Amino acid sequence: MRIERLELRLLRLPLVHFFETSFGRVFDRTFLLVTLEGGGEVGYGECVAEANPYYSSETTETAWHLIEAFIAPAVLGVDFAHPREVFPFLRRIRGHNMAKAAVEMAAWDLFARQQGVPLSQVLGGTRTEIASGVSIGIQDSLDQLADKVETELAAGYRRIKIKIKPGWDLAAVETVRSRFGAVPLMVDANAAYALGDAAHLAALDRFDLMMIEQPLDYDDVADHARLQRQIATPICLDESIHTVKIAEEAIHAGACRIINIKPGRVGGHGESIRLHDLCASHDVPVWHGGMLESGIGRAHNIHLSSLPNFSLPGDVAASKRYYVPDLIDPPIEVRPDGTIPVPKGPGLGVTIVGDRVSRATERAVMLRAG
Ligand code: OSB
Ligand code: MG
Repeated sequence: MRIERLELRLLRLPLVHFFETSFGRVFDRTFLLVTLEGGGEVGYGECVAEANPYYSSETTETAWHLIEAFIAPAVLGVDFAHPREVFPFLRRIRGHNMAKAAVEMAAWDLFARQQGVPLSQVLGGTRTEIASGVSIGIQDSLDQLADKVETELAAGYRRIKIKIKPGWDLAAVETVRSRFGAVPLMVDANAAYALGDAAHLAALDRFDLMMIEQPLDYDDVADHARLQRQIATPICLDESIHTVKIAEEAIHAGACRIINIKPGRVGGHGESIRLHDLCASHDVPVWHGGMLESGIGRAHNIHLSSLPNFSLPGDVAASKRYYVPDLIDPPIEVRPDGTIPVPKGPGLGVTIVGDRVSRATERAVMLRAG
């Protein structure tokens, strides 16, 4: 698989509904789209870095710089036998996993299309459908939160995740439990607490949550291990898991019992598969996280979620919760039983609408070998 050209685009799409986490409220999504060309086929990768450095240190602009100045010059003209070679090939570049992942994932799509098989097949997926959950942001009132939960349960989603932060935690969980009973429920703090909040977080134990996601700092492992010894609710790590090595340390330290896999955070599909396999060997279940992706990134996530140890419902939901219209047509839909079928066509197996991509594009560059 020789990579002949790389097109980089900066896109912006308005969100159907604002999304609020412990670090703020967003009304639209800015992201990069990478298109690789080789052997008469194309492959697509969506970079999940956001406009701001609040979830992670990478931003759309740092990713643009890394791809244009370092990653594209490294991979253009190179003949890879398999896309799993791309991430190790880039090891001279430290960090910048989201920038690397956008190119690496496009290479997997390109490879699968060249083979004429679905991406899930080359990734090693075994499921024909995935279980879908939703991530519900911080709302203006508990009533609005209850309305949202009601809508999503009626749509069939297999589990509800609500975002929490100090001042929006116990009452929010209490509201959901008292209105909806024993539904599969979890919370995501996006690093909003400190170890000194352990007693406060232990008050969540009585709600029988599936897990609490990333309560402490974005780069912490040791304090999560200390916290896990003080609370019964299983800890799931998101932000902290930047590499397979850190995941191994976290598992051995007892810092988490569950891991959220986002390919952008760890450097792409190859590293996600290694992380998935590591967790499976330690009986740590994983689920697929979400980054408010367009249908292109969403399709990547669905294919990856077809691997066997993705045994919990992920944050991979229907397009219409995010963008109308989506960049793909038909959009990703969730069936009434809360599942999404894994696309069967070659590569991503979804149809990207060129003029919607063009209209959302704010900047573009075409890069070639040499
Ligand atoms: O922490 O999982 C997170 C969105 C942006 C950044 C971080 C996170 C999220 C979500 C939304 O929770 C998941 C989704 O619906 O795509
Ligand atoms: Mg999270």
